[in-house]
Amino acid sequence: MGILLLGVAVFATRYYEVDLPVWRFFTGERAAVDPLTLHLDGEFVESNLGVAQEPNQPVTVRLIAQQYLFVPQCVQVPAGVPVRFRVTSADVVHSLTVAGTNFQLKAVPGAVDEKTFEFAAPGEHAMPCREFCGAGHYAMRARVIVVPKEQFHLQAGERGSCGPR
Ligand SMILES: [Cu+2]
Repeated sequence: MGILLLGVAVFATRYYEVDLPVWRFFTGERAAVDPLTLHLDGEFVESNLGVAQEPNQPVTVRLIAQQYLFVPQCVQVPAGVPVRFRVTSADVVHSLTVAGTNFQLKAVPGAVDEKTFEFAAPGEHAMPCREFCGAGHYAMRARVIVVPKEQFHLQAGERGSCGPR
C-alpha cells in the first residue's frame, strides 16, 4: 500500500522527470531536443544561441539553462517590440524570469518552451532562475539589457550577446 501511494505521489509531482519519460518510452515519441547533444546540433547549437533577427521573424532570444547558469549570460534586446524567448534545459527543470515583471518561462530538458515579451522601456533587468534547481540555484541569473529600438542592429545570420558564453 505504501509503495502504491509512493508511486502515485511520484507520478503526481514529478511530471518532467518521471511521467514524460515514461510516456515517451511507451509511445515512442521523441524528445524535441536532446539535452545531451544540445550544444552540438540543432537549434540550440552554440553558434545559434543569443539574440537573432531574421527577416519576417520577431527578435528571438535563444537560451540554454543549465546548473547553474544561462547561456549566454547576457542578451541585448530592443524596447517596444515583441521579443520571442525560446529556452530549453541541458539538465534539470529551470525557470527564466525577468526581475520586476511577471515574465516566467520554464526551461525543461527535452522540450523547447517559448514566450513573447515586450519591454516597455530601455533599461537593465536581472533574469534569475525561479525554479529551485540545486545548490547553486540562488546564483543562477542572466541579464537583459534593453536598448532603444533605433540602437538595436543585428544582421541576418548574426547572433548577439553581451556577456561571456
Ligand atoms: Cu536553475
